[in-house]
Amino acid sequence: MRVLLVNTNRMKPAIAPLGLDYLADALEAAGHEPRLVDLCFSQDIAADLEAAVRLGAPEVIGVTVRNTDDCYMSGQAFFLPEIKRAIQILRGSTTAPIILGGVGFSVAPMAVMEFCGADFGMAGDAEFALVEFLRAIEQRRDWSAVPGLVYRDRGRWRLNPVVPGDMARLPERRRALVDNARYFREGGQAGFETKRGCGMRCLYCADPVAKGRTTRCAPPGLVVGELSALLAQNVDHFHTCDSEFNLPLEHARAVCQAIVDAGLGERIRWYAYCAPTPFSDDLATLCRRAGCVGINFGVDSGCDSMLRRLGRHFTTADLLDTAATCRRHGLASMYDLLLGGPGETRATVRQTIDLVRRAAPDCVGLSLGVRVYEGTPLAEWVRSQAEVPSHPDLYGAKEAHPQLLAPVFYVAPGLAEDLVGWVHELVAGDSRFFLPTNTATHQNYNYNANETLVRAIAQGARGAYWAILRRLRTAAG
Ligand code: B12
Repeated sequence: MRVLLVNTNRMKPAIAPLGLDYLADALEAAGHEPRLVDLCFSQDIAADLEAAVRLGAPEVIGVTVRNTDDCYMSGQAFFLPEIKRAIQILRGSTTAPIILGGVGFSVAPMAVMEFCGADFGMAGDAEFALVEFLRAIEQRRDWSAVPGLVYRDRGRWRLNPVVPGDMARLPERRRALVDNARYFREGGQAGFETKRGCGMRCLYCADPVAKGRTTRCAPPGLVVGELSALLAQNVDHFHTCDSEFNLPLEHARAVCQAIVDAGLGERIRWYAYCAPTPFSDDLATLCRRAGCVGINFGVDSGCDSMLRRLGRHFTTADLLDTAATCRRHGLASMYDLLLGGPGETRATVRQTIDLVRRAAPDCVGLSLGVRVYEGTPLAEWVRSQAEVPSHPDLYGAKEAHPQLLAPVFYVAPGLAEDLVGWVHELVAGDSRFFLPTNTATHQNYNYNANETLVRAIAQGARGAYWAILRRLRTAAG
């Protein structure tokens, strides 16, 4: 079938729609004809969508929703209205069924369907399920057993159980649908995925909701093939798109080893998201040999009682070790903090800043206020206290969106007032800390509409955004 895939993510710096690149390989392997209309660089969205429909005559249209919002309290950008608008434009030009999918979609499939008004949705992994859905449409067969499918049945939305795809059966990842060379020029990096899912129970995290709790690992050879395909497009700086690269540890080691064995370690540079533990000298050595140059650790807090409340599996002692291990092996390190969660006080924030200063990573990213996503333990806890619209510690679109679709943030009592200003004062003079909306000093840590990054990348900067910001800061003295 002719399938038009629509990328709706217009944030800058530009991040390529990795999910669509992967889907294209699966669709082609099954004999379908995927095409892309990429709204990221579009100057006229309506004209581009209409032209794509006219020229491609699609039989099915797939729209990717990577982000429902920017998940950033001082930004609060909400993207679903513009995605809904794109769907309305498509509806005006074709009767082909429109199906939504993507990680942002999968966080809240039913609510996104209600809001955007597409015909179908697909939660979770889609390489196999989308092919199954197309087969059902083509052969006019029942689709009510297609994994993860959202569809209307007697006037009500239904969501089929999500069945994680077997990554060992994925076709070769050719990365051929998307203009990855342009994304590299304008976005400075390309994503690659080595596994899906996360079994951790962090209070606030939407990854287990969107990606599932069972970890599925990609064969290391698949990853090497994908990196080689991108290298052939002159793309040589990468970022992992797993929840945490080092969970499970054995698979991280196997991927690194495969990259080394393929002789790519010297030719590529990559960055990863990792959990602070397990992180050993042995893994650091292997990562470095495989071309890894920097790691962003989801640290959240430097206070043990907060780490326990947030459902984290490590302690502050581990945090001191992890940055030191990176230093020993020439890996740049970034600690990501999430301040304002349940139980946070000014004392725990101070304790966190002090601990992180002692651990001495190269950079520290600060998020203030915790985005509450449907389906997380945090959402359940918040609701056990009060209704969303009248909850005294929730901020953002809580009245208009009690089902938490538009950005809603939790900030512990007594902290909300001037949290940003106060934290600015607390870290004053320490340029390793990236804070919200501090553009003047290259410390703006929101990657949405980040002009500093866009300019730096246009001038040739490459790599993880925190690493680029770090270099700018160092250059600025
Ligand atoms: C890696 C990552 C980053 C990296 C990207 C690196 C790169 N070069 O790609 C960096 C650090 C740059 C980043 C930045 C941001 N990120 Co980010 N990121 C991720 C992460 C971990 C992986 C995304 C990814 O590519 N996954 C792999 C792909 C293959 O999966 P996928 O897109 O889901 O696609 C599969 C299915 O969903 C489905 N599918 C996809 N499209 C479609 C379409 C159809 C029609 C169908 C049927 C199916 C389908 O099929 C695919 C294959 O099975 C996710 C969390 C996660 N675990 O996914 C967060 C995540 C996407 N990021 C998020 C956010 C908020 C951001 C920022 C806005 C943060 C900020 N304010 O700065 C920015 C935005 C940047 C931008 N321009 O888009 C949120 C979005 C939440 C939401 N509800 O909107 C997530 C979910 C994290 C979270 N839980 O909070 N990010």
